[in-house]
Amino acid sequence: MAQEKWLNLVERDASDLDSAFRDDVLQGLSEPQKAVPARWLYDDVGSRLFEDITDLPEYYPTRAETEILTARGEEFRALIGPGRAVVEFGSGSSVKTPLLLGCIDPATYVPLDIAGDFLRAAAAELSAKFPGMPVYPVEADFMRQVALPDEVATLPKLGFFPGSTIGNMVARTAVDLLRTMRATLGEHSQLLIGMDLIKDPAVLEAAYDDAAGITAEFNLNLARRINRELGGTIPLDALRHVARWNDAFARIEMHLEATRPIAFEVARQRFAMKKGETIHTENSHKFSRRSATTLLLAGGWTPLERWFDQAERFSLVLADATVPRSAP
Ligand code: AVI
Repeated sequence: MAQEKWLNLVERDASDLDSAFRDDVLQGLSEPQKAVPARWLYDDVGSRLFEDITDLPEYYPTRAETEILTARGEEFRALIGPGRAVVEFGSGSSVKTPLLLGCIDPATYVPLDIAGDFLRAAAAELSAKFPGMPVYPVEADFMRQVALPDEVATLPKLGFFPGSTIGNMVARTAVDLLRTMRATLGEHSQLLIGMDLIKDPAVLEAAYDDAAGITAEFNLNLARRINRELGGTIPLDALRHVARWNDAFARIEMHLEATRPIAFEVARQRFAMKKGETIHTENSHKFSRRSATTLLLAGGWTPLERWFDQAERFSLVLADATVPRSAP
Protein backbone atom coordinates (compact mmCIF):
# COMPACT_ATOMS: atom_id res chain seq x y z
CA MET A 1 0.00 0.00 0.00
CA ALA A 2 1.22 3.50 -0.80
CA GLN A 3 1.13 4.39 2.92
CA GLU A 4 4.11 2.10 3.54
CA LYS A 5 6.37 4.37 1.55
CA TRP A 6 6.40 6.83 4.45
CA LEU A 7 9.43 9.05 4.34
CA ASN A 8 11.20 6.84 1.83
CA LEU A 9 12.67 9.91 0.29
CA VAL A 10 15.81 9.47 -1.75
CA GLU A 11 15.29 12.14 -4.35
CA ARG A 12 17.09 15.41 -3.77
CA ASP A 13 16.19 17.95 -6.44
CA ALA A 14 12.89 19.68 -6.90
CA SER A 15 11.87 18.03 -10.18
CA ASP A 16 12.52 14.56 -8.78
CA LEU A 17 10.46 15.51 -5.75
CA ASP A 18 7.64 16.77 -7.96
CA SER A 19 7.50 13.53 -9.89
CA ALA A 20 7.76 11.42 -6.72
CA PHE A 21 4.78 13.36 -5.31
CA ARG A 22 2.80 12.91 -8.53
CA ASP A 23 3.59 9.18 -8.74
CA ASP A 24 2.65 8.57 -5.10
CA VAL A 25 -0.61 10.50 -5.42
CA LEU A 26 -1.65 8.92 -8.73
CA GLN A 27 -0.86 5.44 -7.51
CA GLY A 28 -2.44 6.04 -4.11
CA LEU A 29 -5.67 7.41 -5.56
CA SER A 30 -5.94 4.36 -7.84
CA GLU A 31 -5.94 1.84 -4.96
CA PRO A 32 -9.22 0.35 -3.64
CA GLN A 33 -8.48 2.13 -0.32
CA LYS A 34 -7.20 5.47 -1.52
CA ALA A 35 -4.04 6.44 0.38
CA VAL A 36 -1.30 9.06 0.06
CA PRO A 37 1.98 8.57 2.00
CA ALA A 38 2.06 10.76 5.12
CA ARG A 39 5.35 12.42 4.21
CA TRP A 40 3.52 14.56 1.66
CA LEU A 41 1.65 16.29 4.53
CA TYR A 42 4.83 18.24 5.27
CA ASP A 43 5.21 21.02 2.73
CA ASP A 44 6.01 24.47 4.21
CA VAL A 45 2.38 25.06 5.21
CA GLY A 46 2.04 21.51 6.60
CA SER A 47 5.28 21.82 8.60
CA ARG A 48 4.05 25.10 10.11
CA LEU A 49 0.68 23.55 10.94
CA PHE A 50 2.42 20.61 12.60
CA GLU A 51 4.35 23.08 14.78
CA ASP A 52 0.99 24.59 15.78
CA ILE A 53 -0.36 21.10 16.55
CA THR A 54 2.42 20.53 19.09
CA ASP A 55 1.06 23.47 21.14
CA LEU A 56 -2.59 22.34 21.13
CA PRO A 57 -4.17 21.48 24.49
CA GLU A 58 -5.36 18.10 23.14
CA TYR A 59 -1.99 17.12 21.60
CA TYR A 60 -0.16 15.77 24.64
CA PRO A 61 2.91 13.96 23.07
CA THR A 62 5.22 16.97 22.80
CA ARG A 63 4.51 18.20 26.33
CA ALA A 64 4.72 14.70 27.80
CA GLU A 65 8.06 13.97 26.14
CA THR A 66 9.44 17.37 27.17
CA GLU A 67 8.34 16.64 30.73
CA ILE A 68 10.33 13.37 30.71
CA LEU A 69 13.42 15.05 29.25
CA THR A 70 13.20 17.78 31.89
CA ALA A 71 12.63 15.46 34.85
CA ARG A 72 15.04 12.60 34.07
CA GLY A 73 18.27 14.35 33.18
CA GLU A 74 20.24 12.79 36.04
CA GLU A 75 19.18 9.30 34.99
CA PHE A 76 20.06 9.92 31.33
CA ARG A 77 23.43 11.19 32.45
CA ALA A 78 24.08 8.08 34.54
CA LEU A 79 23.05 5.57 31.86
CA ILE A 80 24.32 7.32 28.74
CA GLY A 81 27.43 8.95 30.11
CA PRO A 82 29.47 11.88 28.75
CA GLY A 83 31.55 12.03 25.57
CA ARG A 84 29.13 10.56 23.05
CA ALA A 85 28.34 11.84 19.58
CA VAL A 86 24.60 12.51 19.67
CA VAL A 87 23.14 11.69 16.25
CA GLU A 88 19.63 13.08 15.86
CA PHE A 89 17.39 11.57 13.19
CA GLY A 90 15.65 14.75 11.98
CA SER A 91 16.93 18.29 12.36
CA GLY A 92 15.99 18.62 15.99
CA SER A 93 13.57 20.57 18.09
CA SER A 94 14.59 23.82 19.67
CA VAL A 95 13.14 22.62 22.99
CA LYS A 96 13.82 18.88 23.24
CA THR A 97 17.33 18.65 21.81
CA PRO A 98 18.94 21.21 24.18
CA LEU A 99 17.32 19.44 27.14
CA LEU A 100 19.07 16.20 26.19
CA LEU A 101 22.39 17.78 25.22
CA GLY A 102 22.38 19.86 28.41
CA CYS A 103 22.19 16.84 30.69
CA ILE A 104 24.52 14.25 29.12
CA ASP A 105 27.60 16.34 28.26
CA PRO A 106 28.14 15.04 24.70
CA ALA A 107 31.33 15.36 22.64
CA THR A 108 29.51 16.43 19.47
CA TYR A 109 26.06 16.75 17.93
CA VAL A 110 25.24 15.40 14.46
CA PRO A 111 21.75 16.26 13.16
CA LEU A 112 20.68 14.27 10.06
CA ASP A 113 17.97 15.64 7.82
CA ILE A 114 17.01 15.61 4.17
CA ALA A 115 15.72 19.22 4.39
CA GLY A 116 18.95 21.23 4.19
CA ASP A 117 17.37 24.57 5.18
CA PHE A 118 15.82 23.25 8.40
CA LEU A 119 19.04 21.40 9.14
CA ARG A 120 21.28 24.43 8.82
CA ALA A 121 18.94 26.60 10.87
CA ALA A 122 18.68 24.01 13.65
CA ALA A 123 22.46 23.41 13.65
CA ALA A 124 23.17 27.15 13.92
CA GLU A 125 20.73 27.50 16.81
CA LEU A 126 22.31 24.57 18.67
CA SER A 127 25.85 25.87 18.11
CA ALA A 128 24.84 29.18 19.62
CA LYS A 129 23.39 27.44 22.69
CA PHE A 130 26.39 25.10 23.17
CA PRO A 131 29.39 27.15 22.00
CA GLY A 132 32.03 24.60 23.03
CA MET A 133 30.41 21.64 21.29
CA PRO A 134 31.22 20.88 17.64
CA VAL A 135 28.11 20.41 15.47
CA TYR A 136 28.34 18.43 12.23
CA PRO A 137 25.05 18.65 10.29
CA VAL A 138 24.62 15.97 7.62
CA GLU A 139 22.13 16.45 4.78
CA ALA A 140 20.93 12.92 4.16
CA ASP A 141 17.93 10.63 4.02
CA PHE A 142 18.14 8.75 7.30
CA MET A 143 15.88 5.99 5.98
CA ARG A 144 19.11 4.80 4.33
CA GLN A 145 22.42 4.06 6.01
CA VAL A 146 24.32 7.33 6.43
CA ALA A 147 28.14 7.72 6.46
CA LEU A 148 28.80 9.87 9.54
CA PRO A 149 31.54 12.55 9.47
CA ASP A 150 35.11 11.27 10.03
CA GLU A 151 35.35 13.50 13.09
CA VAL A 152 32.92 11.29 15.02
CA ALA A 153 34.20 7.94 13.73
CA THR A 154 35.83 6.81 16.95
CA LEU A 155 33.28 8.26 19.37
CA PRO A 156 30.54 6.18 20.99
CA LYS A 157 27.18 7.18 19.51
CA LEU A 158 23.76 7.96 20.93
CA GLY A 159 20.95 8.02 18.38
CA PHE A 160 18.05 10.36 19.29
CA PHE A 161 14.66 9.87 17.63
CA PRO A 162 12.04 11.75 19.67
CA GLY A 163 8.40 12.56 18.95
CA SER A 164 7.20 8.98 18.34
CA THR A 165 7.80 9.52 14.63
CA ILE A 166 8.54 5.77 14.56
CA GLY A 167 4.77 5.38 15.06
CA ASN A 168 4.07 6.98 11.69
CA MET A 169 5.49 3.89 9.99
CA VAL A 170 3.91 0.48 9.56
CA ALA A 171 5.80 -2.25 11.42
CA ARG A 172 7.82 -3.45 8.43
CA THR A 173 9.07 0.05 7.62
CA ALA A 174 9.74 0.80 11.30
CA VAL A 175 11.87 -2.35 11.65
CA ASP A 176 13.79 -1.48 8.48
CA LEU A 177 14.46 2.01 9.85
CA LEU A 178 15.62 0.74 13.27
CA ARG A 179 18.03 -1.66 11.55
CA THR A 180 19.26 1.12 9.30
CA MET A 181 19.82 3.36 12.35
CA ARG A 182 21.85 0.58 13.95
CA ALA A 183 23.97 0.28 10.80
CA THR A 184 24.47 4.08 10.75
CA LEU A 185 25.41 4.29 14.44
CA GLY A 186 27.54 1.16 14.76
CA GLU A 187 27.87 -1.81 17.08
CA HIS A 188 28.20 -0.25 20.53
CA SER A 189 25.73 2.56 20.15
CA GLN A 190 22.64 3.49 22.13
CA LEU A 191 19.29 4.83 20.95
CA LEU A 192 16.94 7.14 22.87
CA ILE A 193 13.56 6.90 21.17
CA GLY A 194 10.14 8.45 21.89
CA MET A 195 7.24 5.98 21.74
CA ASP A 196 3.67 7.10 22.35
CA LEU A 197 1.47 4.79 24.42
CA ILE A 198 -1.90 3.10 23.86
CA LYS A 199 -4.55 4.89 25.88
CA ASP A 200 -8.26 5.76 25.99
CA PRO A 201 -9.33 6.08 22.32
CA ALA A 202 -11.28 9.25 23.21
CA VAL A 203 -8.06 10.94 24.36
CA LEU A 204 -6.25 9.77 21.22
CA GLU A 205 -9.01 10.83 18.85
CA ALA A 206 -9.16 14.28 20.47
CA ALA A 207 -5.37 14.64 20.07
CA TYR A 208 -5.77 14.08 16.34
CA ASP A 209 -9.05 15.99 15.91
CA ASP A 210 -8.67 19.12 18.04
CA ALA A 211 -11.45 21.56 18.78
CA ALA A 212 -9.67 24.44 17.03
CA GLY A 213 -9.51 22.45 13.79
CA ILE A 214 -5.72 22.76 13.30
CA THR A 215 -5.24 19.03 12.65
CA ALA A 216 -8.13 19.16 10.18
CA GLU A 217 -6.33 22.01 8.37
CA PHE A 218 -3.10 19.99 8.42
CA ASN A 219 -4.87 17.03 6.81
CA LEU A 220 -6.88 19.12 4.29
CA ASN A 221 -3.67 20.92 3.31
CA LEU A 222 -2.68 17.72 1.53
CA ALA A 223 -5.67 18.02 -0.83
CA ARG A 224 -4.90 21.71 -1.25
CA ARG A 225 -1.31 20.81 -2.12
CA ILE A 226 -2.46 18.21 -4.68
CA ASN A 227 -4.68 20.84 -6.33
CA ARG A 228 -1.92 23.44 -6.33
CA GLU A 229 1.06 21.33 -7.38
CA LEU A 230 -0.55 18.63 -9.51
CA GLY A 231 -3.28 20.57 -11.29
CA GLY A 232 -5.91 18.93 -9.12
CA THR A 233 -9.60 19.80 -9.04
CA ILE A 234 -10.49 18.12 -5.73
CA PRO A 235 -13.53 19.97 -4.28
CA LEU A 236 -12.18 20.82 -0.83
CA ASP A 237 -15.62 21.67 0.51
CA ALA A 238 -16.62 18.03 -0.05
CA LEU A 239 -13.84 16.58 2.15
CA ARG A 240 -13.81 16.34 5.92
CA HIS A 241 -11.02 15.41 8.29
CA VAL A 242 -11.49 12.13 10.16
CA ALA A 243 -9.24 10.76 12.92
CA ARG A 244 -10.18 7.29 14.13
CA TRP A 245 -8.67 4.68 16.42
CA ASN A 246 -7.99 1.35 14.68
CA ASP A 247 -7.83 -1.04 17.61
CA ALA A 248 -6.66 -4.07 15.60
CA PHE A 249 -3.54 -2.19 14.48
CA ALA A 250 -3.23 -0.02 17.62
CA ARG A 251 -3.09 3.15 15.62
CA ILE A 252 -4.80 6.46 14.98
CA GLU A 253 -5.61 6.82 11.31
CA MET A 254 -6.20 10.14 9.58
CA HIS A 255 -8.47 10.13 6.55
CA LEU A 256 -10.08 12.66 4.23
CA GLU A 257 -13.70 11.58 3.82
CA ALA A 258 -15.99 12.58 0.94
CA THR A 259 -19.19 14.13 2.32
CA ARG A 260 -20.94 13.67 -1.07
CA PRO A 261 -20.14 11.80 -4.30
CA ILE A 262 -17.34 13.64 -6.10
CA ALA A 263 -15.34 13.42 -9.33
CA PHE A 264 -12.08 15.25 -9.92
CA GLU A 265 -8.84 15.28 -11.89
CA VAL A 266 -5.23 15.10 -10.77
CA ALA A 267 -2.46 15.48 -13.36
CA ARG A 268 -5.11 14.97 -16.07
CA GLN A 269 -6.25 11.63 -14.62
CA ARG A 270 -9.85 11.23 -13.47
CA PHE A 271 -10.90 9.94 -10.06
CA ALA A 272 -14.18 9.57 -8.22
CA MET A 273 -15.18 9.03 -4.61
CA LYS A 274 -18.50 7.83 -3.27
CA LYS A 275 -20.03 9.58 -0.28
CA GLY A 276 -18.25 8.21 2.82
CA GLU A 277 -15.22 6.94 0.85
CA THR A 278 -11.87 8.09 2.26
CA ILE A 279 -8.28 8.88 1.35
CA HIS A 280 -6.04 7.44 4.10
CA THR A 281 -3.38 10.07 4.84
CA GLU A 282 -1.54 9.03 8.04
CA ASN A 283 -1.03 6.29 10.63
CA SER A 284 0.16 7.06 14.13
CA HIS A 285 0.84 3.76 15.90
CA LYS A 286 0.69 3.63 19.69
CA PHE A 287 2.62 1.11 21.79
CA SER A 288 2.32 -1.02 24.89
CA ARG A 289 5.44 -1.85 26.89
CA ARG A 290 5.53 -5.26 25.18
CA SER A 291 4.85 -4.12 21.62
CA ALA A 292 7.54 -1.44 22.01
CA THR A 293 10.02 -4.08 23.20
CA THR A 294 9.13 -6.43 20.32
CA LEU A 295 9.55 -3.68 17.74
CA LEU A 296 12.90 -2.56 19.15
CA LEU A 297 14.25 -6.12 19.40
CA ALA A 298 13.14 -6.83 15.82
CA GLY A 299 15.04 -3.71 14.79
CA GLY A 300 18.24 -4.85 16.54
CA TRP A 301 17.92 -2.79 19.74
CA THR A 302 17.71 -4.11 23.31
CA PRO A 303 15.71 -1.87 25.67
CA LEU A 304 17.76 -0.88 28.73
CA GLU A 305 15.44 1.55 30.51
CA ARG A 306 12.19 3.38 29.87
CA TRP A 307 10.72 6.52 31.33
CA PHE A 308 7.17 7.86 31.40
CA ASP A 309 5.60 11.24 32.04
CA GLN A 310 3.61 11.52 35.28
CA ALA A 311 0.29 10.79 33.57
CA GLU A 312 1.89 7.78 31.76
CA ARG A 313 0.83 8.96 28.33
CA PHE A 314 4.21 8.76 26.59
CA SER A 315 7.50 6.88 26.92
CA LEU A 316 11.15 7.48 26.16
CA VAL A 317 13.10 4.26 25.75
CA LEU A 318 16.88 3.90 25.98
CA ALA A 319 18.06 0.90 23.97
CA ASP A 320 21.42 -0.65 23.27
CA ALA A 321 22.78 -2.07 20.04
CA THR A 322 24.35 -4.98 21.90
CA VAL A 323 22.34 -8.14 21.29
CA PRO A 324 21.97 -10.16 24.50
CA ARG A 325 23.28 -13.72 24.46
CA SER A 326 20.28 -16.00 24.47
CA ALA A 327 18.84 -19.03 22.70
CA PRO A 328 18.24 -18.30 19.00
C1 AVI B 1 5.07 13.60 13.43
N1 AVI B 1 4.20 12.67 14.14
C2 AVI B 1 4.89 12.01 15.26
C3 AVI B 1 2.87 13.21 14.49
C4 AVI B 1 2.02 12.14 15.22
O1 AVI B 1 1.58 12.41 16.33
O2 AVI B 1 1.85 11.04 14.68
C5 AVI B 1 2.12 13.70 13.27
C6 AVI B 1 0.74 14.22 13.55
N2 AVI B 1 -0.29 14.02 12.79
C7 AVI B 1 -1.34 14.63 13.28
N3 AVI B 1 -1.02 15.17 14.42
C8 AVI B 1 0.32 14.95 14.61
